[in-house]
Amino acid sequence: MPFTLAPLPYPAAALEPHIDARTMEIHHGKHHAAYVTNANKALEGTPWANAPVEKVLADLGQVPEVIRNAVRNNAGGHWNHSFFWSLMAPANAKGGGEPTGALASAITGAFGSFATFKEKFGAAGAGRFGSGWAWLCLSRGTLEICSTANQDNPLMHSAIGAAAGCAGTPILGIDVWEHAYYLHYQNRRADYIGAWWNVVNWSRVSELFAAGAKG
Ligand code: MN3
Repeated sequence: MPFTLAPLPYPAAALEPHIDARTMEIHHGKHHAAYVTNANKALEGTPWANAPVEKVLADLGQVPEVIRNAVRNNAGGHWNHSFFWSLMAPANAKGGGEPTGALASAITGAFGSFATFKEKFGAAGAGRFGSGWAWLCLSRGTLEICSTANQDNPLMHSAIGAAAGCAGTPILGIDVWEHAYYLHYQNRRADYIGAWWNVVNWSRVSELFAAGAKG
């Protein structure tokens, strides 16, 4: 089956005041929807037309060159946004605060403290020139921060190597494209990143960390 656009896992207004409803509606209903449509269009009639998106990204190096960029951008965009929605939750429910347990220990072990981790992750997002993402990845048992351009992501690393900008298993990611924040924050990307911490779903990130640590 071709890719489909799943509904947001919460109402579009659920992340307010940190992320406004209109931004969520356009981001999900227009931007993410377009990645789904364009990925399906590019993959139609190829052996990947019914493949899971993770398989498509891992196979990017074998996808015919004539559609490779379209697949990289749009299947990448589809995976990235599906992942991103799942990492957030309303601030009065599961969102915000600090991680606990094994994830908290791993973050302290890798970065010294949660505060230092937030600083470094925020800097990776703020420092990404143009459009892209910042990621926290589990790589060979260690947590690492990195960033990618456009809709590239760590899942592409096996196919396109260092061009992906990141390796490992992503357990957290933030969209720093202007469309993710411009309506509410205009050019203030750092303010958006600062507010976004209030809606991070750490229980979801912990699950991804535990799954990644098992290999
Ligand atoms: Mn986006």
